[in-house]
Amino acid sequence: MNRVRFVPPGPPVPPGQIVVEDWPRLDIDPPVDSVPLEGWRLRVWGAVEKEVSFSAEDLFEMGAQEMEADIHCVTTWSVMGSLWEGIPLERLVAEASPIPQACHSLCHGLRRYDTNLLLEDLVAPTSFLVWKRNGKEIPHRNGGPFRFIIPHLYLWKSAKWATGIEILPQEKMGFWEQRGYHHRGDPWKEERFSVG
Ligand SMILES: Nc1nc2c(c(=O)[nH]1)N[C@H]1C(S)=C(S)[C@@H](COP(=O)(O)O)O[C@H]1N2
Ligand SMILES: [Mo]
Repeated sequence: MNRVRFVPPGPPVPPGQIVVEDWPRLDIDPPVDSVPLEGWRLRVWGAVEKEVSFSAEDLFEMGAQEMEADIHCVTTWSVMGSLWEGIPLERLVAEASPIPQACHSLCHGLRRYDTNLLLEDLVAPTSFLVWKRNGKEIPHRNGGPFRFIIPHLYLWKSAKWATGIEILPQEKMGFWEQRGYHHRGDPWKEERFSVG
């Protein structure tokens, strides 16, 4: 399987972070029941030439790729060393052909969660839609069956229970960004909250 590794732009543990062993859970509004694979789709829409949507089977048939990366939550915990299995977002977004004016995006997840990303952050080589971690399916509590993992930004940028990617011609803030979180969220620059 093709594998990529996220190379941190600074120390492996970003400033102000503390390493934990067990993967915590943080949600605004988790779905009550697990999300069935059957009927699930990931939609890509907005500032694109053609809207597309993928079923679980479509993604499995595209062929999984592996991605090695740590995760860093703005609440200061980090989980080091995960091997993720999924598909680079760049491949999914390319199928929709963003229009030339496209420069931003919102990743959507259940329920009422969204988070904004620059288009270039969305299609970075290690920005993935994943369904496995360390060989096991992503548990419901951590956003399975499919969640985003954007390892170069704080974990709030990685929507759980993924439902869609909205491509945008201008910046539009997501759930936490509207409530004072930084619009970009680089852990190595400690971009935790917006100032002012
Ligand atoms: N759909 C959805 N995705 C979400 C959230 C959420 O509340 N709903 N919380 C975000 C935040 S703030 C964090 S820190 C991570 C937590 O992921 P975890 O619960 O798997 O640790 O998920 C992010 N993705
Ligand atoms: Mo978070």
